[in-house]
Amino acid sequence: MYDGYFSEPQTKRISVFGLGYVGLPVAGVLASRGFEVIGVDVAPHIVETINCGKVHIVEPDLEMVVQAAVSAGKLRASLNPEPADAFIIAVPTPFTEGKQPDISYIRAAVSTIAPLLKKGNLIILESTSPAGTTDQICAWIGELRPDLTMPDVERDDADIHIAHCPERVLPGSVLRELVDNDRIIGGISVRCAEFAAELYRSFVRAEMHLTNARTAEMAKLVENSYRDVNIAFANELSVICDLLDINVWELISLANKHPRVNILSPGPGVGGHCIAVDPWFIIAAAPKVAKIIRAAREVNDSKPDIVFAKIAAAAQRLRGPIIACLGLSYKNDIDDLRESPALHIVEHLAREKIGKLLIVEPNLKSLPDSLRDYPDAVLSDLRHAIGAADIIVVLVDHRQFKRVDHELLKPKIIIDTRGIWR
Ligand code: SAJ
Repeated sequence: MYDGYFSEPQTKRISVFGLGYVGLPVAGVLASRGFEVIGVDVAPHIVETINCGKVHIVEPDLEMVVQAAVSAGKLRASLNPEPADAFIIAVPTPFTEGKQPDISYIRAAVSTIAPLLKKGNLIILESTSPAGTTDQICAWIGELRPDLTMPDVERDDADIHIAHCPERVLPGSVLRELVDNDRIIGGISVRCAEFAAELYRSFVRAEMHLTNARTAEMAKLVENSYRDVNIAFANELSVICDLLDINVWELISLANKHPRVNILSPGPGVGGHCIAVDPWFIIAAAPKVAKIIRAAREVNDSKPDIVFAKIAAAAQRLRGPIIACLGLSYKNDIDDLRESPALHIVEHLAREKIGKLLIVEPNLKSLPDSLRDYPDAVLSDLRHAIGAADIIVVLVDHRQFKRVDHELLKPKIIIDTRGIWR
């Protein structure tokens, strides 16, 4: 079956749709392996930035990879799609107001790709997607290009090959995980999966696990839901421990001494574009039976308001309190603010005018728009904020915060949602 189609990268052209946290690293790594890569994005500033060899996101080593690929002439970004041998779709899959999956960005990418397709092309969906999306892509392309045959479970000789290869990389470690993580590859047919696996073998050092597209889609959703449920357990424990006056960090570290217990860390809530979103795709598909998954989402979503209430209660006891808010991003050592519980909490404090807010976020140069209109919310450096504050709230465990001299914290009220100063 396998005929080495992608084994000579220098002759092959790959188009990556969506140059965000997943698409850009994938494009850079493929270019570094010798493929001619065209990155397509709808945002002109992203296209311009990449064509200058720069990147628009904070991710270790990414700029170095992109810069090398652009100067070698192997990677270029464009607003306009071009024909290619393979198309990788890495566009967002958010949810709607009603927490239903929104696959409209995938549909838009597919509509743009369809007129460019030729016999033998491979389409890979990397975006995290509800079960059935890859089948849906086949149906859309089948409608848009009736001149081409589409694959199905039984049809291995189709003109177009289509597979789902869900991204699994951890923001902050993307380049390492792109190469070192096992991949699940779900083909519409076996041959589709084999073609996709061949392409990924050009840069993945780990194993490829071939399956059908629906199982691959669900596997990705399950991985993130598993983590959400486990974080919810830790978050629920932190609230119980507050009620019972027990140090949750000590409790968890002791319980984790048991050989079969491994409780995760509580925090201010669960953020990011994945774990806070993907479980809803399972809930939407099986609303009556996905009970634990829904409860976990609700526990994690309730945590920012619990932290807000704790800060507001502490502030109420002071006159004109100054509050240092350490961190805005959704997790440590990145600049990503999507679904960030830290940002949610700080916005809430600003809206309710709970004191003067000295916000410290070493990964941002300015405050996000949502905080700009509050005169009592200012971006501050760590040293000043710690010195001036009455209350210090740790919202994100950035490495800079872990190094703070504990002597400076002694006279302050500390609300450490991440347990870095325990
Ligand atoms: N968090 C906790 N306690 C923990 C671990 C995490 O409160 O013990 C919080 C984080 O602070 C953050 C959120 O959970 O707000 C999610 O962070 P994360 O590091 O668990 O995950 P993400 O969203 O950065 O990346 C996840 C990863 N999935 C899994 O680990 C199963 C990654 O591998 C996926 O590729 C990514 O989602 C994705 O794109 O789907």
